[in-house]
Amino acid sequence: MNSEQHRKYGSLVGCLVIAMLFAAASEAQGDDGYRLWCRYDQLPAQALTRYRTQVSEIVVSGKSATLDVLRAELVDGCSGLLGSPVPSGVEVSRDGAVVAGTPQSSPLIKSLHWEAQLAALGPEGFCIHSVRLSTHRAIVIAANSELGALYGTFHFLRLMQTLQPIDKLDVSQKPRLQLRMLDHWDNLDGSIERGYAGRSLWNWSVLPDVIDPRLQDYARANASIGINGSLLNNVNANAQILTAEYLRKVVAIADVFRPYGVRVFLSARFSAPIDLGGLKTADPLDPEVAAWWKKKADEIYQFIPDFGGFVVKANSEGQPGPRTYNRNHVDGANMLAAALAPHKGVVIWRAFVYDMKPGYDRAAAAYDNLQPFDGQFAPNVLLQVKNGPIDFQPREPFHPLFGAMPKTQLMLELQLTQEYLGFSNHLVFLPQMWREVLDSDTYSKGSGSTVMKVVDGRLYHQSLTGMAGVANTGSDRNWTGHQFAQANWYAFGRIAWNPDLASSQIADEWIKMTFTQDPKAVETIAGIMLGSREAAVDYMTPLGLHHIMWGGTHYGPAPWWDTEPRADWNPVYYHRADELGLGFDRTLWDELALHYQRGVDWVRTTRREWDNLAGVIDNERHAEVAKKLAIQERDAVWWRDAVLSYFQTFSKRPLPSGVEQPARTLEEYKAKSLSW
Ligand code: GCW
Repeated sequence: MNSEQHRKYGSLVGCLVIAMLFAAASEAQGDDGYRLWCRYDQLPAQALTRYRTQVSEIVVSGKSATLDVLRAELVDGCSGLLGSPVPSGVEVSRDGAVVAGTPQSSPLIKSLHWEAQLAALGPEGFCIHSVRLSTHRAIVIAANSELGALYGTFHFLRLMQTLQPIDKLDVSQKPRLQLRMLDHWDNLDGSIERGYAGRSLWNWSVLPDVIDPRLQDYARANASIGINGSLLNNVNANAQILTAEYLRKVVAIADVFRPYGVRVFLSARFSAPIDLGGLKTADPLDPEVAAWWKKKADEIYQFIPDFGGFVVKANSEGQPGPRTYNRNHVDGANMLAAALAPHKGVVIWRAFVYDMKPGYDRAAAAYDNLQPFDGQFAPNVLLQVKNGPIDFQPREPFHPLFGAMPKTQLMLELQLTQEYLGFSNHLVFLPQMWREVLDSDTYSKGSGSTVMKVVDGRLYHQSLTGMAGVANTGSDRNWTGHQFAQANWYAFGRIAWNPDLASSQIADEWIKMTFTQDPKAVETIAGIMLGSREAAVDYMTPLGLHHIMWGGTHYGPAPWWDTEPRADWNPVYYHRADELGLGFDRTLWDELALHYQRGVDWVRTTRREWDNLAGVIDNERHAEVAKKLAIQERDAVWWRDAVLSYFQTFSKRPLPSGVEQPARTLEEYKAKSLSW
């Protein structure tokens, strides 16, 4: 039970009567989505009969912050799902015990002598086995670390939430990637860059004195999907975060996250030695600058002994960096790395750098800037590369740095917040986009050299691995603005844990945990989710189009846009339409128009399918999603009509049959941005 529910239901948490009242009430009142996928409402009747014989008591011995969290999760989860309180103790007393912990925390687990198996699972893996303990049937969740056991606990609960068999369990898992991080582009004033779900979850003005209970729910949700790192502040960084005053606030957050295995990271502004330290320069080769950072790192680790490290956006979009001082990226990254190395911290250096040179090709810019440094970064540096070379577009090829820097530890950066995908108004399930990138073949070591094998370290044996997702969370009651955007947070954690997971499996799990276990409804909703990304590509940027959105906001179409100071911030730079180019060839023109129409049709069909789910989904979330889908249809129509009207000025051809005529003139689309 999360702290929010504790607040609501006070000390009666776990009481059967209240649980039943709650279940009945939630049907009538609806569900606001706060509980995400960590809902433990009673399972359907057939599952109950099956599971009740398997789960009759919880056995978790030992005491620590993580073990306490783990025990509470198992007790609340099993009691809620089974619809009656499951007792908790430290001895197995009957058939159906669920035992969880490590060989250190649990004498029972120690007595099983699973040392060899556990050793193979590493620091975060777990196993779950159906066993006999003396005369009793039991399920044992075991790991080397308490965090591993917590991950195993969530996995076990997920099996029940998704109605999987639990009678002959034989599960062993460990994460494929070491750093599984959410990157928050949160500013210290509470706003969120590219955030569409309210304000920042970190309430800097009242921290550390007031700690929002929601922070615990955030950490818990992350632990439930294996996320183990959180970058708290925007990469367009304010150096204030590194002052003692703010570090004390960060300590309060880190303390809440720690039992859940979520370590904090901070964005470091490269000019901090000037901004905070009063130095005249931030030149990375200046000994005073290096000493300043070393002292700062020592201070941070005194405050937060398990601090993860720095994320740095340098010499990009106006941010300071080593090149300001005629030094290069390696000089900058390695200087910071040296400050963090004694504490085992890492530097995550972002590859989102693009310089404008004669004959400039934006898609090659990061490659040109960084590839020459392959092999020169310190061992505790990771280079964080966006999935594509442009900027989180609805569809992009994989970033050319993947496979091109065999001697550099590359980390993949994905974007959960839908900056270019309809904000929190559009239902777009992102894992298919991520799959497309992960499964792309770089051919860097012959065929089969996929991006996934670069990122998980298999191809070039990098010793640090990771994946970051730019977070879509905020203070909105449902966390992500759109109920379905929660699925992208969920999916990110699952994929960072296991990059092989199919999108269909992730959708199936999430729907059953979040919305309904009704098989027909699950099928319909999964169909909607799995079709949603291609539909968004269709109604926004089909056939390889990209970056044709409204300048600044990135919401709504503006292929005509040509007023930004940099050429590569303007859509006209990307589509290059003229009388000879895009849209001029008849086949391309028809195809383009038909894709836009197909995207619109998808949204209309989806609205009908969603309407038919009334009564299966609680009223509150059903109505909320229906409203968002109405906006999505309005936007899809607008995208189609605005973009086609504009390209028609070049093609000078009529719309093919089956494509609806625009409701307005091109001038009207140009006059005003689509509102969100
Ligand atoms: O896509 C651009 C965004 C910026 C962002 C930048 C980046 C944090 O429009 O808002 O800045 O990418 O990734 O650094």
